[in-house]
Amino acid sequence: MTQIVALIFDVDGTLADTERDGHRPAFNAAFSEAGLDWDWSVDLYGKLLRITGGKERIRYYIDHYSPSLPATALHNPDQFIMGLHLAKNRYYAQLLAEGRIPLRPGVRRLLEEARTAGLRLAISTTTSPDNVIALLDHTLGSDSARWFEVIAAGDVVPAKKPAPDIYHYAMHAMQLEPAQCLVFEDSENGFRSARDAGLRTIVTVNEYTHDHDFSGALLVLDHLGEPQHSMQVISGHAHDAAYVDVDLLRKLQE
Ligand code: XBP
Ligand code: MG
Repeated sequence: MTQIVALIFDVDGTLADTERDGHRPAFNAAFSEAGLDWDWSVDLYGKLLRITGGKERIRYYIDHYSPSLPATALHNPDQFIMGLHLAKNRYYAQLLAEGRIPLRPGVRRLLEEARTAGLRLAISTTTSPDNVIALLDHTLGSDSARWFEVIAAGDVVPAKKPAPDIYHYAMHAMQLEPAQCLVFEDSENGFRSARDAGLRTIVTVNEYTHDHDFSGALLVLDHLGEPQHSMQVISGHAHDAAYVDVDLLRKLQE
């Protein structure tokens, strides 16, 4: 069997619960700043998450929910959406800087162990490079972006997840084959993206994704677990491990 060489991590929902408590309130703050009466509740945001990409999500909301729109939005919708998205990212960065969005259980530990074990690390995400780096800086520490050989992010590929393009991009940049990599994802869109690029995935679900379809995933877990905070296995064979470590990743490969 081919040895694992690299771990590829999704960001939003996987490294941290950024969606409910990060992007969502940041979108709402941007709407309010623009004088809009739009309010993306926790529930509504769960539905809108089916659309990957913040700009794409705003456009979908305008097209399908008929919210009130200022004249400028009708005049130049692209610029209107871009302006809202920029403001959202400004508020998002502020939430991160305030330390309001911690990493999920086991994330720091596994990244550190993987580095010690000489595994190569990469990121594959729909969000922008700036958002990724801000999250890494404020959680893992400044310069932690260097831990990742490739940060495949945002608009670098034309088709966002669930298209496999962003995973193809990351593997091409690392000159690796799918069998040499393991992916960490939290959502069906992310899982499908990795699967259709030929990759095997460990899924850590969250409040928004626990009922998604992850058929074919290597493992589905509630989180990566810690020595004092065991993970729950939702599906797959975790070799009785209490948490995901490099040893378990190697066993999964056998
Ligand atoms: C999640 C997404 C993103 C974020 C918001 O991506 O779909 O759109 O919700 O980020 P992933 P942007 O889980 O692949 O990281 O506003 O920058 O798009
Ligand atoms: Mg995600």
